[in-house]
Amino acid sequence: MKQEIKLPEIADNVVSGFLSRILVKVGDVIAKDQSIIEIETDKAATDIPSPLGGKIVDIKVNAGDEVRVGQTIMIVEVATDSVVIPTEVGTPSQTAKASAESGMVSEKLPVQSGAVRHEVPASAGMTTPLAASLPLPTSAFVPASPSVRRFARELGLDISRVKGSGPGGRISDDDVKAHAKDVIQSPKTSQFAGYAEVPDFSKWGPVEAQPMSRIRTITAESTVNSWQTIPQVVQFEKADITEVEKFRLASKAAVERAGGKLTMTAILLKLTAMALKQFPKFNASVDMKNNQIIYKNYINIGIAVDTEQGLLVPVVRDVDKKSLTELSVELGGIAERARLRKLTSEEMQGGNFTISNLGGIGGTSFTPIVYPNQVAILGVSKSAIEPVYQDGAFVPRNMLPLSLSYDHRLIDGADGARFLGWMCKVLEQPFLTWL
Ligand code: CAO
Repeated sequence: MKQEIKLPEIADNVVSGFLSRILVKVGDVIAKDQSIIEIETDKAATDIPSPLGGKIVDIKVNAGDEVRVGQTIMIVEVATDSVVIPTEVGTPSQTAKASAESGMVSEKLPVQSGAVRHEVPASAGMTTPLAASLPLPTSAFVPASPSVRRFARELGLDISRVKGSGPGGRISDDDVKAHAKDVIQSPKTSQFAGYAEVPDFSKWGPVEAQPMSRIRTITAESTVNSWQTIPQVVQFEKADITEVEKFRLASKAAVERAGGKLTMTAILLKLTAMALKQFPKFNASVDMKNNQIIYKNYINIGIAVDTEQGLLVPVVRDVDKKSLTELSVELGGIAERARLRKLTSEEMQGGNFTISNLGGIGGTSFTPIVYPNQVAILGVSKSAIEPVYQDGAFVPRNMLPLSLSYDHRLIDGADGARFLGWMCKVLEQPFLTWL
C-alpha cells in the first residue's frame, strides 16, 4: 500500500520551511523514524523523521523548495500489515488518513523530538556564527521568507539591513529590490558585493551540488561580513603552561565531583575575563555609524564549538563572576547542548570576545577571524613539551601556542602585544594577579 508523507507542523506559527536537504532517494528502503528531509526555518533547522518504514517510490519536493505544512513530500510503499492508522494528530505513527481518490494513506509526520537546532541569532550587533567559530549572523531572526532571503543572498545583500514594509516589518522581494537600489546609488557601494558566478566544474569531472545548510550560510555571511569590515591583525605568543597543567591535573577530580571537566578552555575563560577587565578596549565594540566606541561593563565570552552541523558559538555570561569550577560545568553543558542542537537563541547572543580552542584537535597555530561587533578573538592551538632555554640550559616546558586576532580600528599593535603578553605572564605565574 502506498502512503503519502506530508510535512508536519514544525513549530508554532510556522507555516512553511526551506527544504535544505533530502536525506533519502527513490528506491531507498527506510526505517520508521529515519530522518528523510531537513527543513530550515528562520529559527531552527529540523530533521523530519519518517513515521513508517517502507520503500520510497516518489519524492515530490526538491532541495531548495519552500515547503508548506501539510504539503506532500514523499510517497512510500509499505507492507499492508505494517500500516498504522493513527487516531490523533501530533504523535508518532498518527494521522494516517485514507484518501478515497488516490488509494493512498496520508501520514502527517511528527517532528523528531530534540532534533531542532537553534541558530545563532544576530542581536542588535552582538553576533556570534557561528555557528565560524564564528559570530552569530545578524540575519537569523529577520522576518523574511526563505525565498526572499535567498533573493537577497543572490544579490549579495545582508537581509538584516533591509527594511520590511509588510506587517510586523516583514520583508518582501520588492523591499529587497528597493534596498538594492539604495545600496547601488549610495556612495558606499562596497556593501553591494554580489556573488560571482562559479565555473561549470562538471567540464572537468563529476560533481554534486548540494544546498548550503543554514548554519553554513550563516557562517559564510558572517565571515564575509567580518573579513570585509574589520581590518584584522594577528599577534602570536607561546605561554609556558607547565605549572598550570600541573594545577589542572591536580584539581581535575575536584571539578569532576562538581559535574565538570577542568580543561584548558575553562582555564582560559577565567583568565580571559581577568584580561578583559585589565584591558577594557578588548571588551568593546566599534560603532562607526555613530563614531563611537562602546565599552561593556559585563563580561560575556563566546566559545567556538565544533559540531557535526558546523561551527556554533554559544556565549558564557558574566564569566568574571563565576569560579573555575562553575565555568567548567557550564562550558561542558553548552558544548554538549551545541552538539545536540539544543542551544537556545538566547545562549547564542551577546558575546563580547571569543575563544576558539583547536588544541584538542591539533595544529601549531592559526589565525581566527574576529566576530562581527567584537574586537578580538583568542585562538588556542595544541600545547606541547618543548625545549626552552632558561638560566643557561634547555629545559622541557609545556608550551601553549596562542594567537590573538584583533580589530585594528580600535586596537593597535602595542595593545595586542600587551594583552597577549599579560595572558602569557599570568598563565606562567598565576599569582601575579594577586599583586
Ligand atoms: N592543547 C592540548 N590539549 C588540549 C587543548 C590544547 N590547547 N585543549 C584541549 N585539549 C585537550 C583536553 O585537555 C582534552 O584532553 P583529555 O580528554 O585527555 O582530558 C581533549 O583535548 C579534548 O578537550 P575537549 O574538547 O573535551 O574540551 P575543551 O574544554 O578543551 O574544549 C571546546 C571544548 C568546545 C572548545 C572544543 O571541544 C571544541 O569544540 N573545539 C573546536 C573549536 C573550533 O572549532 N574552533 C575553530 C573555529 S573557526 O575559527
